[in-house]
Amino acid sequence: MLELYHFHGATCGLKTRIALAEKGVDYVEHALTRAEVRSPKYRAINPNAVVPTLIHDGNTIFESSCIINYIDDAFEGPALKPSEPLVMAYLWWWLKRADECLPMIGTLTYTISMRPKLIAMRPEEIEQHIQGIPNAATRARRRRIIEQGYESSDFDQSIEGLLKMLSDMENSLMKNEWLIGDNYTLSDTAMTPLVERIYELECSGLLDKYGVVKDWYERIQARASYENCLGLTPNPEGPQHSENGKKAWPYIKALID
Ligand SMILES: N[C@@H](CCC(=O)N[C@@H](CS)C(=O)NCC(=O)O)C(=O)O
Repeated sequence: MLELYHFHGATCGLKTRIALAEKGVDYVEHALTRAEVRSPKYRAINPNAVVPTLIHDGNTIFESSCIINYIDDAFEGPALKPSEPLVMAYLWWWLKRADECLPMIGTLTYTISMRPKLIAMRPEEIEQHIQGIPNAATRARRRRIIEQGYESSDFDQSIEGLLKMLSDMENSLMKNEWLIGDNYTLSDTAMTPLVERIYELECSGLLDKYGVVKDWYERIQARASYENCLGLTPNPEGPQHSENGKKAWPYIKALID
């Protein structure tokens, strides 16, 4: 039996769902709420209180990059990794890149879209929210985002990092149809939720200089896996991201101009 724990709105959860859809693998879906991710019941499954978690025949796997790699190895369906060692090295570079960029996209999401709700809470509830994050670095970053908003150095650094990510993608996609060659691979899977979130937050202006990435993204959206994941179950936080993103964009535009 194959079970996936995730929540709709989680970029890393989306990464694993896309890999499963690309592979055509059936699984039991446990779609959690944000509150359930922190519950004792879920922490007994994943003490890091994050999604995704994959459980295959009783074996638990954490970390989205490890999970999508496992999905490709363990199940039949189209190969999502190359056979050549050199191209495989490039694939791992992108998986690493996606993991590195996750805190940046998280900073963008929390500063723009989640912070307004958080700062409206009572001080003790805000503290409870912060203290509920098991990872010390994430906890400290969340505190800075809540307390300083756009003034936190995390925000500027994240915008800079995400522009570098898009520039790296542009350079690869100018040479190849997909990120590492002529075929769609896990590299493309791993980068999709990050670009998706940029669009959800109405920050597509970040891609203005990266037209080839825009073309890639249109091809990503035309894939059955995208429809299977986001068409059938759109991100319930999408309208909130869009509303807050529209207000944030003039500030971000001024920052990058
Ligand atoms: N490196 C981990 C990161 C996992 C992670 O941070 N997941 C986020 C969603 S993308 C989460 O569950 N956050 C919990 C929360 O927001 O409370 C992975 O790739 O699986």
